[in-house]
Amino acid sequence: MKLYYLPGACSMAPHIALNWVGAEFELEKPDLRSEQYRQINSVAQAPTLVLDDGSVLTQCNAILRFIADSHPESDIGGPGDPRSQYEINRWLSFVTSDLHRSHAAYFFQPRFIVNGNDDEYARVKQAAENLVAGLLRHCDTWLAGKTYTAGDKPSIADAYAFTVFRWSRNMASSAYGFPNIKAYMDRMLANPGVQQAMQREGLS
Ligand SMILES: N[C@@H](CCC(=O)N[C@@H](CS)C(=O)NCC(=O)O)C(=O)O
Repeated sequence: MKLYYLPGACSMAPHIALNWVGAEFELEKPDLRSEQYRQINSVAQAPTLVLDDGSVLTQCNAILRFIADSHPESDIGGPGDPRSQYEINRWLSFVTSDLHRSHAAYFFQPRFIVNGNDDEYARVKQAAENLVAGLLRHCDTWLAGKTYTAGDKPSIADAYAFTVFRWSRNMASSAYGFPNIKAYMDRMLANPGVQQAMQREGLS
């Protein structure tokens, strides 16, 4: 099995999940613009998980679900009752559709304004920071009194939330400035599967 990843990107979520289930896998940093990579992932993004039988899985949430469902003994997909599944899916939806996407304008301003100048790029970036700060405020409230996003054990929702929370670290209102998120990040940073993923991706 091979995971195509970019250091610290959303692909770190499946990387963490693969560590948690004890899977054996290779890591490869793709050249996103290469024709070879487009052949396996036509939208030229990470992550992509290529299974031993050659089948290709894309989309972060779908890959996370696949890893969890392939290893039910690991519990990273949650205990299976509808309420727990709802909570995990709620977080996965929010992280992918709201939090992840809102960072895009912070990192890639030219994708959000045609023929922009430096001043316009700075304003797009500021708008993204404001948007992210508002979303993080909700996350901080939801994490009050909780160990992990959806219960007492880390789940695939935590692999993704942790990964995306890191992206705001250089923003004025970073995730680390919110007390419940900060405590949550410290817990996640103490997790061996998280530490191993960060180390292999060359992150500190
Ligand atoms: N909806 C996709 C989003 C993937 C995505 O945004 N990947 C980013 C890294 S976090 C990427 O490959 N960015 C490179 C680019 O867009 O050029 C998924 O869930 O897999």
